[in-house]
Amino acid sequence: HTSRTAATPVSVIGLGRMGQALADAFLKAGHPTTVWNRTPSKADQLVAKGAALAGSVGEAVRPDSLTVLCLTDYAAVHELLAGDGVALSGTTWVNLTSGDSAQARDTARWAEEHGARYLDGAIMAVPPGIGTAEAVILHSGPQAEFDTHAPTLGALGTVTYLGADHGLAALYDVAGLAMMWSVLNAWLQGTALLRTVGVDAATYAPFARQIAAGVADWLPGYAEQIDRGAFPAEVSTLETDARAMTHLIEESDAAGVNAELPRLFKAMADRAIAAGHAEKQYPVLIEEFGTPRQ
Ligand code: FVH
Repeated sequence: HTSRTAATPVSVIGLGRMGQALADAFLKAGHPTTVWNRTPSKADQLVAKGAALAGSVGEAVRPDSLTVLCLTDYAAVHELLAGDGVALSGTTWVNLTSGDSAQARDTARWAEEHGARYLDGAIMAVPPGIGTAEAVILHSGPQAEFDTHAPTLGALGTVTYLGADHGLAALYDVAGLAMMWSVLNAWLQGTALLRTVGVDAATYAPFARQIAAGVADWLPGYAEQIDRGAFPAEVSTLETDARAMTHLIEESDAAGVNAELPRLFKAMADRAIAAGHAEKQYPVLIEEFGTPRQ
């Protein structure tokens, strides 16, 4: 029976809504947890639960502990870690701050230039989900770093490794946000239409949920068409879809509901049709969004 290794000490920099949830989960998992926040009072409850409050960022960022960053943006990360009295050499950072892939790659390069090891990450969950398996956290950067620290980071939820490119977690994050805002705005479009005839949001929501789930079932087959680069019209053609888009635009206009979103759908479909894809399946529209890496 091997003796349990002492749980890895963790430092959490940034105790906003998310940072507090992260520190709480590490404490619950038995990790000696040091915390720091620009506004120290946000550490009070964590200190009451056994967290150590660092007097400065320099005190929190140490080679013997895993430093988890969760701040508003990457600018704040740089501001704090480039501050006076912060020794970065030999430290290891896991940055769970939201940003884009360029910021993630730049910060990784900056960390490594200062002798630190860097893993980027994106939290696909809200604070209440942290500490449960439902909280998916995506990581990118050196596989060795991920393998070393996955057991500790597992206290936060289900950790997933995407690859060595430090920018991958941010790319998946923004791609996920594209899905989230598209589904939410589409739901709002339908809700606004139905409210013009007195159907309330709570009544429409279950129908909208069924439609979203049904569309989600098409993704694997559509992904296969995109990867193959062939879009045979098995269930409907782009021309059929574009015609129905006109109905949505006309309905919205007639009801006095904003039709900017439906007009965007139609404009992109019309461009693809003009490019000769009228008889193809809907995913042919990927070509209106951009081209893959050659
Ligand atoms: N909350 C959520 O549901 C989302 C879920 C997905 C991931 N996000 C990202 O997590 C980062 C932090 O988000 P947050 O919700 O915790 O944000 P706040 O509650 O506003 O806390 C922000 C913390 O950042 C500190 N801070 C900001 N600027 C600076 C700075 N220049 N120097 C030092 N600290 C800074 C702030 O400190 P204070 O205001 O308490 O003193 C908070 O600790 C974020 O990237 C989300 O996109 C959360």
